[in-house]
Amino acid sequence: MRFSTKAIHVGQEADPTTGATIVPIYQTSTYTQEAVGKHKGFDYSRTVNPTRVALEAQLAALESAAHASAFGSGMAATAAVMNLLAAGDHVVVSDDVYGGTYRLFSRVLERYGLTFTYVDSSDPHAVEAALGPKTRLVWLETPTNPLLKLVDIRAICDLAGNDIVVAVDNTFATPYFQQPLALGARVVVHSTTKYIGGHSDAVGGVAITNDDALHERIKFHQNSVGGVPGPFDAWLVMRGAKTLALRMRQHERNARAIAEFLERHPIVERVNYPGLPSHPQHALAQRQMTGFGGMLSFTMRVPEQRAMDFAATLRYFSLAESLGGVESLICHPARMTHGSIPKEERERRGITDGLLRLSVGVEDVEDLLEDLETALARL
Ligand code: P1T
Repeated sequence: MRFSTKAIHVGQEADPTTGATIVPIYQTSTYTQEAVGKHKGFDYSRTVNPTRVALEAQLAALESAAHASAFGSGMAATAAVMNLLAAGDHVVVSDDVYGGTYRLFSRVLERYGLTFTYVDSSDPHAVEAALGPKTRLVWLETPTNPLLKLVDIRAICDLAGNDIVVAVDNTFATPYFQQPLALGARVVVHSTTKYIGGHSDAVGGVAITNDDALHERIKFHQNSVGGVPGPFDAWLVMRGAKTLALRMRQHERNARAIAEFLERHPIVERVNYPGLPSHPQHALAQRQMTGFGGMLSFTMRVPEQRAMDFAATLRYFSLAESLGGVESLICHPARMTHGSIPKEERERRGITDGLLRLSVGVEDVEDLLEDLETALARL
């Protein structure tokens, strides 16, 4: 079965009780048992819910995997993967990750005795140098948020070997453009709030793996900690995911046109988009991904305040956190999505005060280009 057929059919069988073609929203917290322990496989909705089960089957299929566990947010999915570790374990992390991931690692998990080394994971040698006897996990984002750097997943999985779990946050690329498990990763995480849900109307996350033992442990934590999505949110994400391929093709077409336009504009200093030949890892993008996605970031030759003013004057790009919805968004990472990283650390990583990030939507690209052109002309 191919990608879009899986998105539309896996987990989406007609409802066994009514024949409803679309999986119902099983808005129930519990299930009536015929006798103690005699039930239809559902006992309590933190543990298991039919709408969530349908979503999990669909999302596992999209990553060509056996198992998925859905969560109430991307951060809850990330936390569930980190729950695989124990005090004393060491983690190597991409130094360009979502600010909330950095906050979870540095402000929450360090207190539990985990240690983290942040490296420029676009350089596999830097990852290799950071691995130590206590390293149990490598956490990667590729493309990274917000600088759109790439990580060579296969090279890093080869370095990690069998004893170190490589987890990839595949939120930016989506399974439509990148399949990390096929490149050797053991776990894939998504914020389904983004492209998978696709309509900016639900917060969610998922952890996906082919490894039965790892899945059992993630499921155990999903139930024990309880960061599960409610049935309605699970249903919204599932409905959105059915059109993932259609949307991603349009996101990419639009993003590519905008990246090329910005790169030609004299006021623009630098554009970060893996689909541009000027991207330092364009060749890796062509090898590792089947498309370049809908995210880009850029800097302009203007002071920070004017960059922020520019972001607020656009007509079709809402000034907002998040990404991956059908509508275009613009954000100022230093003060918004990555504000939880101390300034010094941010600047060391290249997240400067002049950087702007675009989540290019699926509107008519001519309107988006005109919008940008008009706002740039006012600068
Ligand atoms: O917001 P939540 O669903 O909990 O997902 C967290 C998350 C995880 N991974 C990546 C790569 C992300 O970008 C995010 C959330 N990011 C934003 C809200 C943002 O605007 O970048």
